[in-house]
Formats: sequence, structure tokens, C-alpha cells
Amino acid sequence: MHSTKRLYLASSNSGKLREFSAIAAEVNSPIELALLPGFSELAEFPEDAPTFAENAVGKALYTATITEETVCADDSGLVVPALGGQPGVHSARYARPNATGAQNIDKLLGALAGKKGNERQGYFVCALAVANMGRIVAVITNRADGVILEVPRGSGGFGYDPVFYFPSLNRTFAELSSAEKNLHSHRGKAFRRLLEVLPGML
Ligand code: ITT
Repeated sequence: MHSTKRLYLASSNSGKLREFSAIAAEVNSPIELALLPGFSELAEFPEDAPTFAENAVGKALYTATITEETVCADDSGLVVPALGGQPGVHSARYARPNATGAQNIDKLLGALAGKKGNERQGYFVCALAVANMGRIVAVITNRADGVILEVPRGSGGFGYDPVFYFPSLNRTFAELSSAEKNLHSHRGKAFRRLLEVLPGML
């Protein structure tokens, strides 16, 4: 029998809380998740480091200054090696600041026009960092590998999902149920790993 341990997410996104809570419930985790109270009043953390992990660590340390509880911050995005790693850490604002998923997809398909085969390979990355009282407790990263399609397919998910074809399921991420996506996605895999290592550390 485990005692419950609380982990705050450095986010005001209730979709993210639902996604992570569903994964925690599946693995019967003793970690109880909640959105970090006061997160939306904090000045936005500038995610301008060159790697996902650095951004997640910076955001975790920054947001953990408003609580004595343990905080988890994440950063994620799509890396396309044939584009020199773009959109990368700029994934959310690839087309322009506050771009929609469709605008980012348009820019990505334009950048990949004429590219075939291996040049259309890409992968999603998720970095999770956990901080408490000014210290980093854990950093986890994981990835999901796929191929960027020429034409979007499916209406689920968000961001680049409609053009992210996942070969082992023969579907795009936008054609998966949320349970299927959680099983295979960069974020799902990183978060399950975090749930494995974290109970011993809190
Ligand atoms: P918060 O920081 O407010 O949580 P965000 O949209 O900036 O929201 P991330 O930094 O985690 O979230 O993700 C950056 C971008 O990477 C996101 O806006 C998408 O364009 C893309 N991305 C990340 N994970 C994705 C996924 O599972 N499917 C599709 N696109 C994804």
C-alpha cells in the first residue's frame, strides 16, 4: 500500500492534466497530479534555450519558486533532421507567434516540398523536468519516430498530429484515440518513465 504523493504540473492546461492523470491511473501510480495553483499569474517563462531538456529544467526551477511542493514542467516539439532540426524548440511558434496547428503544418509542408523518403523522417520529443525547493529532482526525455506526410490526415490530437504518420500503426497521430496516442507518444512514454522513477524520490 503506497501513500499518495502530490506532483504539480507547471501548466494551466486542463487537457494536459487529463492526459497525464489518465496515464497515472492506468499504471496505478501513487502520485496525485494537480495544476500548479498560481501558474497563470506567473510571468511566462521564456523557452529560448536550444534544447527541450534545458527549457523544461528552466521552467521547472522557475515555477517551483512559488510552492514548497514538487513541480513538473515539460517542453516538447517536432524535430525534422532534413530541416536542420526545425521546427524543434520553436515548434509552437514555427509559422509565427501564437500560430495555429494548421499554420505550422502549412509552413512545415512548404519547407519539405520536393523532399521524399528518408528526408521526410521526423520525431516528436518530450522533456520532463521535476523540481523541488530550488533543486532538480529528475529529468526524463523520450521520443516518437514517424514520417511527415504530404497531406494531413485525421481530426484528433493537436499541433502537427495530422501530418505525423506513425508507421507501426499505419496511421497519423491525428487518427489515433487518445489512449492509443498516450501509449506511443513521446509525452506518454516520458511520463510513464517519470512515474516509474519518481515515487522513490519524493
Ligand atoms: P504549453 O507550453 O502551454 O504547455 P505548448 O503548445 O507550448 O503549450 P509544448 O511546448 O509542449 O506546448 O509543445 C510545443 C509545440 O510542439 C506544440 O504547440 C505543438 O505544435 C508541438 N507538439 C508537441 N507535442 C505534440 C503532439 O503530441 N502532437 C502534435 N504536436 C505537438
